[in-house]
Amino acid sequence: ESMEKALSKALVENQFELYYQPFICFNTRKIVAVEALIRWNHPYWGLISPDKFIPIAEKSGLILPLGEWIIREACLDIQEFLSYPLKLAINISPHQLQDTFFLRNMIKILQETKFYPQNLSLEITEGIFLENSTNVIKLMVKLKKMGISLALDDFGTGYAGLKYLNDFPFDVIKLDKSFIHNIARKSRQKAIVNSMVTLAKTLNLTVHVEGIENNDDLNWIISEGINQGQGYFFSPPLSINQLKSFLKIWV
Ligand code: G
Ligand code: G
Ligand code: MN
Ligand code: NA
Repeated sequence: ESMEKALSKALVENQFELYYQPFICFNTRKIVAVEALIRWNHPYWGLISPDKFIPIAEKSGLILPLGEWIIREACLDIQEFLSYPLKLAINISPHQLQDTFFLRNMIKILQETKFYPQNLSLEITEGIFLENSTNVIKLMVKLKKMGISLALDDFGTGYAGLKYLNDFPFDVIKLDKSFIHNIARKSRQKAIVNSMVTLAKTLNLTVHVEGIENNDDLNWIISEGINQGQGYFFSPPLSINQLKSFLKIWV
């Protein structure tokens, strides 16, 4: 059986599950958001990483129905926690933003799940810069007007240039975990992150980091004036039940 076939079957047979990784505010040490991360547990192949199957879903077009499932499921899961208050971050494939029905579907899901757009953040990778920019930027502006935040994910690993950062209406850039890993011990990496932070400030973008795994790295990140992030140091991605317990202790 091809993975492409298995993927469309998986959607019908409910083999996908969403995990949620907390984002922590470093000043208050409170959870300010959770990022939805998809997991696929295939009956024979076992757990398959999204790094493997998302590109195949993108190629086959299945990313559109799958992406819609992710948005609805995540809004339903997190809706009951909004009183904390909490933002929900969802990864959106650049292909989804090329879909003419994306905005309509998004509005429909928010209404159906009674989820406030102000509590939603969409994470988009640098692949977006290769798409038809006029239409994508128009869509992004509409999403922002609704109150949705837009984050540039995996920043620094792809095509990000000064021009793109200026042209696309992002609120947040998320520095990729490859920059953050052991940063406290790497002076060249510190210089790179320091210049990315300066650039972000100049462009009025908020900086988030991912991949915080130890206290030394966290302290260096805080000294750069970054005040939000995620990483195994705080919590790995959690099942919805694990998240419920985590929120009771942390918030
Ligand atoms: O959680 P994990 O490290 O296994 O995720 C690997 C990659 O897969 C991440 O970089 C992430 O961007 C991507 N990914 C995870 N969940 C989703 C999702 O729901 N939608 C999309 N488009 N990508 C996802
Ligand atoms: O979409 P994005 O690439 O931002 O997804 C973040 C991914 O990074 C998640 O799949 C998550 O499993 C992974 N991740 C989160 N925290 C850490 C961490 O501290 N270290 C490492 N190596 N990976 C992490
Ligand atoms: Mn992400
Ligand atoms: Na990332």
